[in-house]
This record gives sequence, structure tokens and C-alpha cells, in this order.
Amino acid sequence: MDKQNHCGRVALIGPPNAGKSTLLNALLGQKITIVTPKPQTTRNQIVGILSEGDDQAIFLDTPGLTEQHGRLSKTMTQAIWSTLREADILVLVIDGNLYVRNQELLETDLGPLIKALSVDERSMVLVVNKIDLFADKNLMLPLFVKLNEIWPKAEIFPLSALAKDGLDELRKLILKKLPVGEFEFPKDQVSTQPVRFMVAEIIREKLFLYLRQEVPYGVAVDIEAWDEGAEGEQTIIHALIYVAKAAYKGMIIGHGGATLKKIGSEARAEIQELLEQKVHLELWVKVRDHWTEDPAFLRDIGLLTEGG
Ligand SMILES: Nc1nc2c(ncn2[C@@H]2O[C@H](COP(=O)(O)OP(=O)(O)OP(=O)(O)O)[C@@H](O)[C@H]2O)c(=O)[nH]1
Ligand SMILES: [Mg+2]
Repeated sequence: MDKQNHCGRVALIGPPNAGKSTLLNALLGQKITIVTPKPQTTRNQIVGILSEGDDQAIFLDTPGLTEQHGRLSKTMTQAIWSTLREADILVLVIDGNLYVRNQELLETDLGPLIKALSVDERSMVLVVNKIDLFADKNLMLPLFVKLNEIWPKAEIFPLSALAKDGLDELRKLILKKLPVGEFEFPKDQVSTQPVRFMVAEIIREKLFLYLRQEVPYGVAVDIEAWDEGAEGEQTIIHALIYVAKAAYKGMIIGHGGATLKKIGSEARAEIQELLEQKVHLELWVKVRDHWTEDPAFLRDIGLLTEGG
């Protein structure tokens, strides 16, 4: 009998900061998508591809689901719902630590998903992440009981994306559920993101890490120039950091330029790893009032792909 290939789309959805992007990187064993301790890091749909034997899983990372207003949030929310529609398998990721301690938040945070998924026929895996934070796993049992009441058909899967605990089992479980189908991508392709976008995302990650409070939410990164140079020479990259308010510009640059310098040197190190080449990175900060509300700009920097 001929062996059949399996291929399907796996949506990673859930509240902000649950560890969706960490999980995607860990499942693929490679950094595809940026991770920060701040909620709402991921802004659009990110695709990571896992090919193993006859199976190909196309993972779709999404922004965390919240009820925020504004055009950027709207496009982020659209990314979640369109991902949800196109998926064969749903992987709902939640922060186990948060909901063990605050079970009452579960229905508030997940309300829209509970409603949308209660009549859904697709396979659903419910990843309870961050179990490394529990010495006594029995403390999690009441949460599992509650989750089982909400989604009786979902498979509950406790793991730690950060500690890479439970990943092999989850990978196997997902691959087993893939529908029959031919591969959509070449075996060795791990992502659909253009390198330029990945570079902009790396810079954005460092901005998230080094800026306090609300500043990173008003920041966008656009790669303005990219010069490969001759063989053996360095690649020259100019990136523009757009800020939504003039006041943010000074915060990003920092005292004597110190903050921007730190962001630049950390980003450069990681970009060099990605490109496997020496990189000269120049960062410029530019004020662009209310860019988060500007559809043409959102489209330019790749955050808006349809309508809007
Ligand atoms: N202790 C612990 N922390 C984790 C784990 N997984 C992720 N984190 C941390 O949780 C934070 C959020 O991780 P992300 O992967 O960015 O979460 P996300 O769900 O993609 O967040 P958004 O993109 O903002 O929706 C980061 O600081 C991670 O290091 C885990 O298994 N254990
Ligand atoms: Mg994310």
C-alpha cells in the first residue's frame, strides 16, 4: 500500500503572553517569531513549518486575543479570526500559572473563544503552558477540571514551552491529527516570513525588551535600505523606527544615545546569526503621529493585508 502524506494548518491561539510564540519556536527548534515578557508582542500571523517524514504541519502563530480598540488592534484581531477559520487543528494556549491562581479570569479572557469554539467540530488541543512554575503539579487539577467543563472534547495538554518539557509528545499528537494531503511547502522551508521582515521583528523585539510601559506599543520598524555588499563583506542595513508620539523618540534614544545603542548592538548580533554574515546596522527614530491608526502605513509595513 502506498504511504500517504499528511499536511495541515495548526492555529496557535490564546490570550496575550500565554507563550504561543515561545511554543512555536520550541516546536520548530528555531526562532521564527519574537518573544517578550510584554503582552501583545505578536502583531500579525506568523507561519512556521514543521516537516517530519510524511507529515507537514503549518503552524500559524497569532497575536493574543484581547478586547482593545484602535486600528492596529483591529488588524491584530482580524489576524486571529482569519487564522482560526483556515486551521485544520486548533491549539489553544493558555498560561496555566495565571489561571490556576485566578480561575475566575478564565471565562473573562477566553469568553470570545469559548463562544466561537463551543460548536466547532475540529480537533482541539488545549495547551496549559508554564507548568515549570509549579513544583506541585496537583495544584493544577482544579484548572483541568474547569477546562474540561468548558471544552469537553478538547485534549488537555500541560507543558512548558520555555523548559521544553512535553514538546515531543505535543509534536507527535499534532502530527497524528493532520489531514491527508500533499506538502504545501518544500521540506526544508521553516517559515514564510521574508528575511527583511524577520530582521525588522528582531529590532522590534529588542525595543520591547528595553523600553518600559506603553512605549513599545507605539513603535513600528521598517527596513529602509539593505545592501548586501560584496562577498565576505558586511551587509548594511538601515532601519527606521517609527514612533507614534514625539515623547517616545527621546526614550528610545536614551541618555547620550545609550538605549538605542544597546538595542542596536543586541539586534545586530542576532541579525548576524540569522544571516550568517557580518552586519552593519543603522537605526533611525522618526516620529509619525498616530501611525497605529493609519491604514496606508499599516499596509506599508506589512501589518495590514486585506481591506481595512
Ligand atoms: N515560566 C515560563 N514562562 C514562559 C513559558 N512560555 C513562555 N513564557 C514566557 O512568557 C512570556 C510571553 O511569551 P510569548 O511567547 O511572547 O507569549 P505570546 O503568547 O506569544 O504573547 P503575545 O504575542 O503577546 O500574544 C515570555 O516572557 C516567555 O519567556 C513557560 O513555559 N514557562
Ligand atoms: Mg506572540
